[in-house]
Amino acid sequence: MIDISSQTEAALAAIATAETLDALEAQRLDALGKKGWVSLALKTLGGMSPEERTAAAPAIQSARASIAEALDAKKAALEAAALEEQLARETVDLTLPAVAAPKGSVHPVSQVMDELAEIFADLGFAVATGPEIEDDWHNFTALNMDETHPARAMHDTFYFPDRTPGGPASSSEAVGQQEREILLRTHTSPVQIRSMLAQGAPIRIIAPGRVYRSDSDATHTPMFHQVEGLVIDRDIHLGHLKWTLETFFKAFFEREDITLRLRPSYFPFTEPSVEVDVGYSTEGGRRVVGGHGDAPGHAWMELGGSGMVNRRVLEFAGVDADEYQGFAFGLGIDRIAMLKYGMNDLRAFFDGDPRWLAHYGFSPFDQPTLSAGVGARA
Ligand code: FA5
Repeated sequence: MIDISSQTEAALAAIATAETLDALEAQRLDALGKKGWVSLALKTLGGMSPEERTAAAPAIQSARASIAEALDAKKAALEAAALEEQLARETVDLTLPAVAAPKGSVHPVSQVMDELAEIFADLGFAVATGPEIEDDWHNFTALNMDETHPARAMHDTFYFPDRTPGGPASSSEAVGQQEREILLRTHTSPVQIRSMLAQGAPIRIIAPGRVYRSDSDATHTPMFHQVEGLVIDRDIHLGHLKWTLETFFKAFFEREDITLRLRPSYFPFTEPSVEVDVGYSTEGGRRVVGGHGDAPGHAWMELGGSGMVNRRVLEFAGVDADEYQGFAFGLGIDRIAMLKYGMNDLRAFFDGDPRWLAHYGFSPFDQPTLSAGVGARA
């Protein structure tokens, strides 16, 4: 027969001096656990006569209650002390100056987009945007590629599984349009249509943004960036296009010896159409823009497509094609970033490797400005 009162006293003393939650738990198991002495004492009640039980039970019950109460109180005290200690240890003084070097950097594509906007703003262009989730009317039909047009197949389009019924917002777009297939835009050219529908002519915009095609190798990625340019006014001709692109590339690459070659091409939305190539040479495995592509040691690289806006496109976009005409171009932003900053694999742009970003990224303080230069390195 155990001595309940001296056992209780010993247990209460041990609980009072427990210094950790683990030590306290050991005390709880020792007294109240399945095989603890209080539990065992409670079990003995079953084998007693009613008189014995009436005499013994109150002492055991009160031992259990006082030990449980002491355990709870001590547990709360230890937890509060642990929290205090943690708060003291983890104090952060927000008034201290920052000591760590900033870790983030501006992605070269974002930097180049800012450079583009800066240069074109100086030439009087506004920046326009459009949705990346587009419908086939804006992405193809209004750009003179009807449903059977072979150029659609060349775009390797990502379509969404559902056809979305319903008409467009503006009735001029709606003619004969029962339902529109939804897709990821394959180029920034639908922004031409959206901008003309929204603001009419004259117009002078660039539209940088993401585009998507099911395509992947060292110079093609399924998501890439283009910048669209559109100028619609009276008496605009191909000479304006060449001057605009040349002036842009001279400012962008920060050199005067930029030579462009406009190569006859075909786009359904421009007539005539020209592909824009730039002359470059290779120095130490790196492509360096400049010079005539046919000169010794030089070659041409395609940067984008362009041309005079097809009058069918002006008509789709609600612009009077007898009064207005203009030019449009679409350049691969990633391509011109690679050429300017010397990367050779486009896929690395979107790997998110911090070493690549630390090497090719820019400081957020490195805002491109025409006065300070649009190409300063981090
Ligand atoms: C177009 O996308 C036309 N919308 C361009 C245009 C606009 C023509 C306005 C006339 C008037 P294209 O498919 O050639 O054209 O693409 C234009 C540029 O985007 C290419 O020259 C290239 O620089 C870039 N590009 C195309 N596909 C990829 C890709 N998968 N990855 C990276 N860049 C690409």
